[in-house]
This record gives sequence, structure tokens and C-alpha cells, in this order.
Amino acid sequence: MRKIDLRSDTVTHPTPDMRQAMAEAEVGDDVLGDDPTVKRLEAMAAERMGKEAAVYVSSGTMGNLLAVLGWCDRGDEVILGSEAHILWHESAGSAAIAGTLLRAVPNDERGRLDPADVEHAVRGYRPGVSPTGMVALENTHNRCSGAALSPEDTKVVADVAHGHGLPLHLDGARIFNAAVAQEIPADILAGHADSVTFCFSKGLSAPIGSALCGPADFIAEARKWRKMLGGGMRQSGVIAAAAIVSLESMVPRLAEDHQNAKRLASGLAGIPGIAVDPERIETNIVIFEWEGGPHAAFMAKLAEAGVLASSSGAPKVRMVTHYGINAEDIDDALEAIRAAALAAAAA
Ligand code: TLP
Repeated sequence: MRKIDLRSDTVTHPTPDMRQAMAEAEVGDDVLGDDPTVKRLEAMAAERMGKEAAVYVSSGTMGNLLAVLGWCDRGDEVILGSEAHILWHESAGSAAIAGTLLRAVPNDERGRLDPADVEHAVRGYRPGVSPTGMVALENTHNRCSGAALSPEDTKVVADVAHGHGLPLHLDGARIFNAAVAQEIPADILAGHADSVTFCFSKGLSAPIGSALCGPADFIAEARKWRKMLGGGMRQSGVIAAAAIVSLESMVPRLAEDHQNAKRLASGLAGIPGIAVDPERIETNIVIFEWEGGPHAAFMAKLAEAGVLASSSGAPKVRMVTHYGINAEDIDDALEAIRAAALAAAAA
């Protein structure tokens, strides 16, 4: 049976152009600063984000962790949204490795932070208190169904952080989805942030890697942290070559993923037992609620019907559109989901 894999846009495979670029990549020892392809990718990444410099890292998780390590001292706290990926899905690296406290303030259903909450949460050092080391935002927001922050949403929080002399880090794993959805260049979306992480290995379909971008001295220090974490890669031009292709050719097609996500959400809204508001879908992530019976039974029936989805806990189900999934696949998936919903409700 054919599987329609909607677990994540991380499941995308490299395009034929990427594989060719990988085979032909000019390489060197990147730890010694000798890999021309990595250097080219880092220059492109910095330029796309409007920052002075960038470092190529193995994953979005590593990019975010390097930002925490770079901006904070041990014992500092990071103020971020209650649904932030850094808080939920990064294996507590900010605590275990960077020695920081993640202090969540509520984010709204679109991933926005209320600047008054951030203002209230910021603390300087006094005995017994962990001082704030940085503030973080996420664009698009994974757990908020891919909602995109506007430059203004980012600016109001940046203004509070900067007013206290604190940096704002943007987890922009899917910042190009936000850029395409809003027709706003990524450097404008990242403009109010001091540093930004973005991923080549999600909607942009490259096999491996992310970039951390920011001021030159911060990125120079991030290289030290990356080496310490075992992330100094040698002839990484082989994988950077695919990331270059992803930046050059995969951004505009994200619009297709967004249309497919809308199509999916509209279809889901008509299936008994499923609650979703298609109007809320802005990019490529569709999170809906299964209200038709036990969650585990529905997930199992979906998998049996050949539709792979993910879940961050009942009653939520997440489906993500990406390169390799077209409108016809969405229609096939909807038919299978309808059957799975009926079977799960009857079970
Ligand atoms: N997100 C993954 C899972 O970890 C949930 C996914 O399938 O969506 N920031 C954001 C906003 C992310 O969504 C992710 C990955 C990361 C950071 C981490 O990137 P990687 O997986 O490269 O470490």
C-alpha cells in the first residue's frame, strides 16, 4: 500500500539537482576553514537573513542551543513562549548543556507573545534570582499550526528585550514559509532579531543542516561552541552543496505546500469527529483535534490506511505538507482519513 507521509516536512528527500550538486561539490576541511562550499553557503545564509555572519550546523536544535550558549551565562534564564519548540522538543539542551532556565510566558494561538508579559518576566540579577539572558520567538510557529509572525509581532517583543539590553533570538526553522505566506522577505522578518536559526532540511528539502546567523563576533563564538558539542564537520561541503540548491531553488515552491495544507484542512473540516478551522492555516502545518473516540485508535487506523501523521498528545493530530506531496495526494489522503475516522469511531 502506498504511504502518504505527512508526519513532517523533515521527511523530504533531496531533489535530483541536490544529489548532483552533492556529487560535484568542491570540498575542504571545514574545521580548518577550508571548505569553499560551506563558506559559500554561510555567506548566502547570512545575506538572506540580513545578518553579518552565519555558521552551518547539523540541525535546528544545534542552532538554537548555540544561540542560548552564546547569549547566556550558566544560571541565566531564557524567556520564551509556552509552546516554543526550544521548550518542548529540544531534549532540554538549554538546561542540561547550557545550564539555563527556560521561563515560559503564555503565547497566544498564533505564537505571539504579549510584550507586557515579557516586560513583567524580565529580571536583572539579585540574590536568589536567575537573570534573563535572552528572549526567544518562533516563526513560523510549529505547535501553533504553522502560524506566521509579522515583523510587527517580532518588533514589539524585540523592543522590550532591547530596552533591557537583552538579545532576541528567533527560531526561524521555517522562516521561509513565513516569508512566502506573507510575501515579506525573510531578512525583514528576521530584522528585529539579533540572531536567527533557520533550517535547510525541512520545507526546503535539503537532507541535512541549518544555519545560525547573527553578529560576526557572536558567530565566531558559536563556532567554538559547535566544536565543543562535536559539531565540527570536515568535508561538509558535500551536504552544504544540497543546502545551497535548497536556498536557490526551493523557496518559491513553498506556496504549493501552503495551498495543499489549506486543501487538506478544508477537507478535514468535513470529516465527522475532526475539529479544525481551515481559516487558521497560514503555511504548511495542519494541527487538528480528533474528537471521535480514543486517540490511539484513530492514529492506528490512520497508519493502517496509509496516512502517516504525528501527534504531540491527545486530542491533537499534526499533518505537514511538503515537497513530494501534491494536490492529488492530499485528495487521496482525505479519502483514507475519512475511512480511518469512520473505522476509529466504530471501534
Ligand atoms: N521540528 C520537528 C520536530 O522536532 C517536532 C518537526 O517535525 O516539526 N525549531 C522548530 C520550530 C522546529 O519545528 C524544529 C523541528 C526545530 C527547531 C529543530 O530542528 P531539527 O529537527 O533540525 O533539530
